[in-house]
Amino acid sequence: MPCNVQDEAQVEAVFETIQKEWGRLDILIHCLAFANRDDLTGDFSSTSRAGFQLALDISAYSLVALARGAKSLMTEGGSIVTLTYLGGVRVVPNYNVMGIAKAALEMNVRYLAAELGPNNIRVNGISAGPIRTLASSAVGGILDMIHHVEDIAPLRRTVTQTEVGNATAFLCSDLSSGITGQILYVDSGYCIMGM
Ligand code: 0WE
Repeated sequence: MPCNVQDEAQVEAVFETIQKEWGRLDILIHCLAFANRDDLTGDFSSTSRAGFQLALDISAYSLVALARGAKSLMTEGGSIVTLTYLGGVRVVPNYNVMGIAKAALEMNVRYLAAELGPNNIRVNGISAGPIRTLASSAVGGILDMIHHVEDIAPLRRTVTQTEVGNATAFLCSDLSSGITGQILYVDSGYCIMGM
């Protein structure tokens, strides 16, 4: 189904259909983000009010809206997983307003985990290292960042989409039944390095 997360009616329609077709829900994967291209380069202080609101609405608020819909359908417990990036906790050149959006997203994970825990609904984030994809090829300097990870990260390589998917499957499964409110780094160990 189409789900423009900026449109509350579309979000509600998705959960109404899930209710009708499946009756309940076990897992929700939140895997989307957007900032204006112009806001992913240059001076962070140039970010406009509108650009800031757009990035935070789509990339961070959307998890709150989707979790609200999922909460009422996860009647036998459940798992919510979102995708985040190191730029939400440390300064990554040019990540700019997306870093602020990811910081908000990661705090959403903790507040939602606290609220939904009594319903046995777990909420976690995966902080993936940079990956060459169609979306990331739109990001200037992505190849330099990938080479930097290959030089510095303990595993001396970037992660694959399969590795991110496998970690997501873990967080969706009962193997992770005691884990909620966490950010799991799937980044070849990059973030432990200080020099
Ligand atoms: O979260 C992201 C990028 C998400 C993203 C990508 C685009 C490209 C096209 C959000 N909005 C847009 N808007 C567009 O118009 N990443 C983790 C990948 C990424 O993006 C960067 C990075 C990395 C890593 C931007 C600057 C610096 C590093």
